[in-house]
Amino acid sequence: MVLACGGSGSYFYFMMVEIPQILADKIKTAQHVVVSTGAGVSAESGVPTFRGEDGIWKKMNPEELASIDGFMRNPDLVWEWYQHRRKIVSEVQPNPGHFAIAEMENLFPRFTLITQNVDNLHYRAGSSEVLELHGNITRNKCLDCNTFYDEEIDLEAGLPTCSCGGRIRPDVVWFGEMLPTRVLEAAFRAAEDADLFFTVGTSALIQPAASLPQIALRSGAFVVEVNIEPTPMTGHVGAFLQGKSGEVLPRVIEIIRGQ
Ligand code: BV8
Ligand code: ZN
Repeated sequence: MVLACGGSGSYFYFMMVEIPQILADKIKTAQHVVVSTGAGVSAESGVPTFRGEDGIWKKMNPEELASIDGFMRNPDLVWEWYQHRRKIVSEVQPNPGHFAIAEMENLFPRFTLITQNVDNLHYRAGSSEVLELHGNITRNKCLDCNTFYDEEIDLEAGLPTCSCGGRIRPDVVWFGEMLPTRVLEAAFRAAEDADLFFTVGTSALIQPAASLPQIALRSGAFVVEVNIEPTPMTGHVGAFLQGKSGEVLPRVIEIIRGQ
């Protein structure tokens, strides 16, 4: 694992296997730790990311599949895509990165978990409260009346519709759609209040989620990025831990436990 430590724009790499002292000190004194995750935290579970080498956006156009227009144009194609992703997610397990984050919940005076992911793996790893900015692929709701729809989806029987006549859709936030207000406001408040903010496994490209680490920085938090490669955030963070989240985050837990 390579570690870069620094701040505004200048940071240096050096081969490291350990967490730098500055971060170890922050971890020991942190009062409100916030972790904000993206698809990278689920990569080691076998869930494809969006923009990586094997990313799903590499093979298909996100606007076509993860947008309301795409759904209205071709609901069958969009439903098939989500059912395919649901099958992947149902067949994988949370990885050590998810479990480390779940463990963090009880190791700090205050802890907030925010995710862009819709794969439900944080809940399956034991996290008790997750601010799901982009919804959750295991839930469905009516496009018109927003009623949740718990029945099993069987596309063979035709596209699911609500008792109000509206179309049923996956309960995820598509491009061009507003994020759930209460969740987004809670995420912004947490970013403003954090004294230690981890941004984990995200390309830092999707708004408004990508603004959270920036808000934390501006509010005086020490921001740590965990990623296998640099992102547009890397030059601004206090520490860049280059490595797989499933390997780096358990190491953070060891520091917290004084090992
Ligand atoms: C909105 C859910 C109001 C469905 C997704 C400014 C402000 C507000 C909006 C915008 C704005 N500018 C542009 C917009 C519009 C748009 C946007 O951000 N566009 C981008 C392309 C610029 N935003 C929106 O439309 C949002 N709505 O704000 O409404 C509005 C509307 C219109 C105009 C203005 C305002 C809604 C965005 C949500 C879209 N829904 N998905 C589904 O999943 O099917 S987006 C999708 O991207 C996923 O949710 C995903 O979580 C998210 C972010 O991707 P990442 O998680 O970062 O994943 P990615 O593959 O990109 O990166 C993985 C990273 O992990 C990489 O860095 C890789 O190196 C790393 N990694 C890999 N393996 C590991 C690892 N790291 C650690 N360990 C490993 N093992
Ligand atoms: Zn309805």
